[in-house]
Amino acid sequence: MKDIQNIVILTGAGVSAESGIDTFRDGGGLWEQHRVEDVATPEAFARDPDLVLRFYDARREAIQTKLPNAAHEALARLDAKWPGELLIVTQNVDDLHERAGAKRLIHMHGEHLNAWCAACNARLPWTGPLLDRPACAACGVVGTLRPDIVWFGEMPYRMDEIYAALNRADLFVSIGTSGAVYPAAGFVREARAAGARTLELNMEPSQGSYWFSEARHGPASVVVPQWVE
Ligand code: BV8
Repeated sequence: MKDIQNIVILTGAGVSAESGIDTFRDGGGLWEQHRVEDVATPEAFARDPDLVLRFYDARREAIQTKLPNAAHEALARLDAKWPGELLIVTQNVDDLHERAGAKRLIHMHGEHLNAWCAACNARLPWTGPLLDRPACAACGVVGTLRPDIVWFGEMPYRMDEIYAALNRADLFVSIGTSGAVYPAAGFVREARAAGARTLELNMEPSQGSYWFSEARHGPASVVVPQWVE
């Protein structure tokens, strides 16, 4: 790719769809089984912690049986060989990018394999059910663990690093996201303002497709390897 040095890639649930992980807003998507207000907000957790913990235990269980697909693998190859700056910012909480070999990666909405202790603030790997109210491995307090996942109204992770990368980007690529959730949905405008070229790889035009200078529509397992190669 001529005159491209620094690349920022944003991924959403669509990049993991062909691995068998539900998206959020497609027909029959995840949120349709659970109203967002019921499971992905601090208020929901305060109101009905068992429902929220059951929801996330079930998601963790499901994700652990899934494998990366050709899109994750192509992005990991690009990460390994790209000589300039490259940053994959994923909204996904699954670990399929890592399992495909990606290294330069930020989970802005947290990770399903980590828990956060509200008593001592420790973030620690957690693969068992949180519904059983285990003790925190760091402080020993029982029943204070929640998924280390960013809920609506909570601050996404490492925003400073992300905005700095967007301001240095020559190319911004958005893959498999509906553009429904902020601040991620605003990244394309940040990148354009910094003079970056913008490309959307998605099954169909997203809510933010107007802002992209180029788009290729189709399944991520097809359009992403085609773009990377
Ligand atoms: C924040 C929990 C302050 C984790 C999630 C009014 C206006 C604007 C904004 C707001 C507003 N009111 C409130 C807000 C802010 C709010 C927000 O954006 N609300 C929306 C709903 C209006 N945002 C927040 O609260 C965020 N925090 O703003 O803090 C702040 C602001 C700036 C800077 C610092 C702090 C927190 C947002 C995080 C919320 N947590 N989930 C979990 O359980 O997973 S959001 C949830 O949506 C997931 O994290 C998911 O990643 C994210 C985005 O969804 P997508 O990944 O895009 O998935 P979706 O199903 O929507 O789309 C899939 C796409 O893939 C589709 O386009 C489909 O066509 C495509 N596709 C499907 N299959 C394929 C495919 N493409 C290719 N191949 C395929 N095979």
